[in-house]
Amino acid sequence: MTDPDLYDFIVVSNRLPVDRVVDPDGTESWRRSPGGLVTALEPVMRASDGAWIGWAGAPDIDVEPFTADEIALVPVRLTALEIERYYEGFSNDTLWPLYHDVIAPPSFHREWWDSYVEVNQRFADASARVAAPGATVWVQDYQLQLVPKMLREQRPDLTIGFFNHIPFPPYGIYAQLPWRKQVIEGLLGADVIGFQRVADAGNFSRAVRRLYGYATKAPEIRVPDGEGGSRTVVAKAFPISIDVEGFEEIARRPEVQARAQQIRDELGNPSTIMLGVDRLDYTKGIRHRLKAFGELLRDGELRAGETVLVQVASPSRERVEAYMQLRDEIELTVGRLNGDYATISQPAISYLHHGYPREEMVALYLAADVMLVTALRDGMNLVAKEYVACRHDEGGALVLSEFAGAADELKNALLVNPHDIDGLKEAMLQAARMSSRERTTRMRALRRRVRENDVSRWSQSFIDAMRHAGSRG
Ligand code: GDG
Repeated sequence: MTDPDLYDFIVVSNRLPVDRVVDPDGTESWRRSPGGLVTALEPVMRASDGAWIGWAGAPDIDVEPFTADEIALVPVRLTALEIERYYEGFSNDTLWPLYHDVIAPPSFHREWWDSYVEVNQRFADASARVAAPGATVWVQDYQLQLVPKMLREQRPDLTIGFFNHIPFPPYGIYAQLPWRKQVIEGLLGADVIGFQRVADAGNFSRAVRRLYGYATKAPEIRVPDGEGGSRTVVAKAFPISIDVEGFEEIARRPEVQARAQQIRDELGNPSTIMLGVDRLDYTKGIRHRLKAFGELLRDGELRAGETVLVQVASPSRERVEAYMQLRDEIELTVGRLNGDYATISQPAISYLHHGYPREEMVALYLAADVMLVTALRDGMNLVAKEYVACRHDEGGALVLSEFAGAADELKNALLVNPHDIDGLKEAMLQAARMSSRERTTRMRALRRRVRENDVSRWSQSFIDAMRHAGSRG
C-alpha cells in the first residue's frame, strides 16, 4: 500500500455492500449484504489493496471509513432530499423506466437532474481522494453515469471502468432524455464501458455517433481528447453471472433439500409447482405471468390443487408511485384468482411479499418444477441463472423471456415473448408437461453454459479489459 488511505483498486457503487444493524441495546454494527458482486470482487479487493465507495443506506448520517470482513469501505453521505431526488427520482423514476423501454412513463424533472449531477460529483470527489496514483476505479451502474468524466477531469492518471447493470435503450427512446448529451459525455470518461448484451453496447455506440459524431468501430470509440488527439474507449458486452459454486453448494446441503421437500408437502404435494422470484418491479412481467396462469386455470388446462404458482415478490422502491400502483394491481389479481380457484386447503397462487434468506430461495428453486422468468425487459436476470445453478439433479424447466439478457446465453430454456399471452401459456404448459428426459437434456445444456461463465470469470474479464486499456496509456 502506498499510503494508509490510498487504494489501488476501487469499486464505486450507489450502495455499499453492507447493511447497518442496530441491536436492541442500541449498538450499531455492519453486516455484509450478500450479493454476487461482493463475492466476485472480494478476492480482487484483498489481492490488490482495494476499497469500496458507496452510500451506507441511511439518510443524513456521517460514517467514517471502516473495514468490514477485510474490505475497506468509504461511505458517501446522502441527505434525505438527495435520496428523494437523485435516487428515487432521477435514478428510479427517470433512468430506470427510460432504459427499460419506457414500460412505465419516465418522469423528467430538472431538480432531480441537478441532484443527480451533485451526487455524482460527490462520488467522483470521494474516488479521486482515495485513489492511489495510477489506480483502477470500477464504477457500477446507472446511478453513477457521470462519475467517469468527473473523475477523469480530476485524475487523468487513473484507469476507469464503468459497468451498466441494466439495458441501454435504442436511440429512439434514449433521445427522449433531456440530458442525453451530458450522460453520454459522462460515460465516455471511462476507458472501458461494459454492458450486459451485445445489443446494449450497439445501442450505446449508435447514441454516441448520433449525438457526437465520433468514429466507432466495435468495440472501440475514438473520443477527441481536446488537444487535437484522441483516446480510445472500449464499449462492449460483459454478461454478468452468479457465484455458481456457492449456489450449488447450498443446494446440496441436506437441510436445504429437506426444506424443499417440506415446501412441497406444505403445498399439498401438487404435481406441478411453478415459481416466480422477482423484486416487485414493473419490468419483471409479473402481471403477464399472472394473466397467463389465470387463463390456464379458467380454460381448465391447469387445475388448482394439481398446480400451484408460488410468487415471491420482494419489496422494492416502495416510495415510488409506479411501484405502489403495481403492487395494488398484482395483489388485486392474486386475490381474484385465489378467490375464483383456491380451495380451503390449497391456494392457486401462494403470493409472498417478503425478502427471504438465500437458503430459503434455494429450497424454493429446488422445489419448483417450472421456473417462470417473464421480464418485459431485464439487463440480465440473475434468478434464471440461480435456478439453473441449483438444479444439480438436472430436473426443472426454465421458461425465459427473450427480453432478459440471460436469453442470449440460456438458449436451451423455453424462450418466450411475454407480451404474447397465448405463446406464454403454451410454454408454461409445455414446461409443466415436459418429459423428464427432455428436462434433463435441456437442464444439462443450461448448466454447462452457466458454469462456463460464472461471476468471477465476468469480473476477471472486465478487470483484464481495464488493465489492457491502462497499459495502452
Ligand atoms: C439488476 C438488473 C441484472 C430477490 N428476492 C430475494 C432475493 N433476490 C435476489 C435474487 C437475485 C437478485 O435478488 C435479483 O437479481 P436480478 O438479476 O433478477 O434483478 P435486479 O434486482 O433487477 O438486478 C438485472 C442485475 O442487476 C445484475 O447485473 O441481472 O437485469 O435489473 O440474485 O436471488 N434474494 C434473497 N431473498 C429474496 O427475497 N436472498
